[in-house]
Amino acid sequence: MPQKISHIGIAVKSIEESIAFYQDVLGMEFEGTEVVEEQKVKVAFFVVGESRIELLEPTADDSPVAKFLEKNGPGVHHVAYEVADLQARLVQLKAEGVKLIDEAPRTGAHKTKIAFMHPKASGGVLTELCQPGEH
Ligand code: CMX
Repeated sequence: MPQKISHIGIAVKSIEESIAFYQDVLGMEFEGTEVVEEQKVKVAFFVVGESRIELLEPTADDSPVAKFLEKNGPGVHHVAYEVADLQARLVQLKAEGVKLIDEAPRTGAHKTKIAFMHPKASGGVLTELCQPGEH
């Protein structure tokens, strides 16, 4: 069972240009940025209670976020749920025949373990499961 919404990922063309809205207009605490090499994105986190908003800016033309921006423009990209044991959850989902993008955990921001389910398996919403690292 998911323990909470870890974060909502929002695709942006420029993190630098997007910070003001979340920090100054909405008044959220800005936690800083990080490059996640494996996902070809730069991310920025803002705290909302026990969850976060994650802004995603592509770092390469073949980043999944670059493709998303090209097709849809900026907007909500994915919803991430925190789970206690990601590896066990993935084994279970695979056995249930759920279409996964990642069958094994990968490394996300803050050394989190992350895995994506395919949007076709989740009603058109790209869904991430994550297990906390350093937070
Ligand atoms: N939300 C919902 N649907 C999405 C989507 C998204 N974010 N991204 C793609 N899709 C849909 C497309 O609209 C398309 O649907 P149709 O076939 O109906 O047109 C379908 O998925 C295939 O999309 P595509 O544009 O052809 O792109 P790809 O198949 O090459 O890649 C996906 C799609 C989801 C497999 C790829 O983006 C992926 O592997 N994502 C997971 C990794 C990721 O997004 N990393 C960035 C964030 C990392 C982080 O948060 O740290």
